[in-house]
Amino acid sequence: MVKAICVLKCTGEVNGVVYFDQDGGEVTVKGTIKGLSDGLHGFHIHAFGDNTNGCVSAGPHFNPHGKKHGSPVDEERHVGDLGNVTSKDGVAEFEFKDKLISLEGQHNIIGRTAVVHEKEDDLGKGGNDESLVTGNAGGRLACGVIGIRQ
Ligand SMILES: [Cu+2]
Ligand SMILES: [Zn+2]
Repeated sequence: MVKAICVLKCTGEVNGVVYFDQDGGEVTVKGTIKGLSDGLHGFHIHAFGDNTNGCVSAGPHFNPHGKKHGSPVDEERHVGDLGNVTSKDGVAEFEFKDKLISLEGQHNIIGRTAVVHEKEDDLGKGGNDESLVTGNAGGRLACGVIGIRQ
């Protein structure tokens, strides 16, 4: 079992903790993010573990195969595309599995940044160019570098 953790923060009021557990192929992603407006918010792994200039320094979605942006269930997706989390009464609680991200090897997300966004990720179905890059998820509300957990 490989375990990782990410503490999401920013200058605003949004903050959270996300746990990543890998036992074999799939990674279980479980977390709580507070301070979001109610509704859907894009949630991705971005390429770099660099937060020098805030969440913007984390770069684009983690995309080692040069694919287009999509939903977690699509064949055509970035490795970092984890879809949306849903906030209700100011709290997003979630648990899901993903078969593409990993805590080792070529798809390793440790040392990269998890980001939660201002808006809903349209999952590549938005009908414009930006949809196939970012999912039109808007600003980066909070983020954190993914690290090894005990
Ligand atoms: Cu993102
Ligand atoms: Zn993407």
